[in-house]
Amino acid sequence: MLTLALSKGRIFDETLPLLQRAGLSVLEDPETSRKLILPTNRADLRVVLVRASDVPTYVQYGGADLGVVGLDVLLEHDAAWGHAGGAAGLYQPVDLGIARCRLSVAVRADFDYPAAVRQGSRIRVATKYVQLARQHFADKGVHVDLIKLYGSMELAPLTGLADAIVDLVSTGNTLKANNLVEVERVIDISARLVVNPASLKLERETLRPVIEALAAASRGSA
Ligand code: PRT
Ligand code: MG
Repeated sequence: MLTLALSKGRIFDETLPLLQRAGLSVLEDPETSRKLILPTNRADLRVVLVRASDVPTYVQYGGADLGVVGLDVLLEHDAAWGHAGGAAGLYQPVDLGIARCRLSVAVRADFDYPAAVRQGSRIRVATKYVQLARQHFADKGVHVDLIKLYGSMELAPLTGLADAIVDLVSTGNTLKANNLVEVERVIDISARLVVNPASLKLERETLRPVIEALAAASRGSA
């Protein structure tokens, strides 16, 4: 039995068409079902629903053989594990090209970010992505105090909690609606297929075709 870890919402919704193109369908709708384990049209493949940030952990420890996860979540997980580019022992065969966005630095429209950087001021930055943010500002030689948040990052500069945020942007509508402007791009993001290396060895015959079918399906959508 192969287990595929997905998170509800964007990742599930955008992975579904890829699965479909690979001849795989999930037999229950996570928005209406309360089940956390969903059967598919293949008796040897099931989907488990986990929090987006738990996908790497499930795959790393073999709770799932493979999973779909945003590069943001994957890199933050790796950095927390101290695996520089090592993907915490996760095999990362495919950029699925879905759930695309970018991780960016944003500030209030009236905050002069370039001036603050030029003057070498300590900038207070609120983010869910503490590791990625720390790395980014260290690379740029920008002095920051990082404040960890779990959501609604956009609120931080508006309330004076922080000068800047590091958050995901896709259309930019959320920033605009909150009078924030993007001042720096940290990294381009898309969802990745991650695979447990032990599964790849032990389940190679069932796993390999699934990986290849998803890779082919994602090339079709690129
Ligand atoms: O919600 P939960 O805490 O369970 O997990 P999650 O927030 O990590 O899950 P989810 O489903 O929101 O996001 C899953 C993955 O989708 C992320 O890890 C990203 O890789 C990817 N993704 C792509 C995005 C976006 N686009 C995106 N726009 N994730 C979040 N957003 C948010 C962003 O944080 C901001 O609040 O959408 C808002 C900005 O959108 P625009 O279009 O207004 O710019
Ligand atoms: Mg979310």
